[in-house]
Amino acid sequence: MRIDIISIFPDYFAPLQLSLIGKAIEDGLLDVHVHDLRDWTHDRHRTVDDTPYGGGAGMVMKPEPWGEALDALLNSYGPVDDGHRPVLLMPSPSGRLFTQDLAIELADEPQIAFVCGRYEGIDHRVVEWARQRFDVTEVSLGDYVLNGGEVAALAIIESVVRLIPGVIGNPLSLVEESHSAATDHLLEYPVFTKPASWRGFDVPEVLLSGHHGRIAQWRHEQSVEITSQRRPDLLS
Ligand code: JCQ
Repeated sequence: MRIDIISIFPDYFAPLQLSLIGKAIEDGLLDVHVHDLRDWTHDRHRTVDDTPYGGGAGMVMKPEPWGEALDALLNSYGPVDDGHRPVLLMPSPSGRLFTQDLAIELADEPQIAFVCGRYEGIDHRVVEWARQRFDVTEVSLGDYVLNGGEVAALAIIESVVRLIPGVIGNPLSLVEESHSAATDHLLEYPVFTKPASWRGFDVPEVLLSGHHGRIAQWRHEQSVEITSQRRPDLLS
């Protein structure tokens, strides 16, 4: 998979060299290109923002650098499969909620790109123009506000890349985790390791019993209980 990121803070993406994702890049499973939006400005101050039409607080990202950056991105892709628009993700507090289902869909794409906005957002015409050439999704990580799309892009990239075959050592750990269909979208049950007793807290007896049926039943009950307490919206 190829991932392109356009941002005014390319240094935010240095952590992609670390850990699992860094290994995936080394192993050739992943190709990450980070671009500085200011490379497509032409003035002395490399300006990317301006005051909003209609007034209001804060600044808006100018359309021209984004247009040139996305032109360059399209050109770098070369010919794409007939009818297949490349995926363009725009993190935004007003986007569609990012979910595991979307992560699973994105993990199948040959290439995805991120547009990381800052300030009060990007001139809306960039989205309208991009929709004619890309499969554009404005995505939100949740109901809170970040200073820019960079941290959201990192989170989305991590959730997608770990689903690419070969990136995670034990693919079964993907099947058993929260938000997966195999666990009915329940939250995870609590986990324990040695020692069996620690600072007066004991590992639940059933987990030491060796009864696989009873263990599975206990874990399922725990998942249902935790889900009903914390995330009743997940119980259908
Ligand atoms: C993502 N939840 C919150 C902040 C403007 C596109 O314009 C903007 C983008 C951001 C970054 O995204 C978020 C966010 N999910 O704040 C301001």
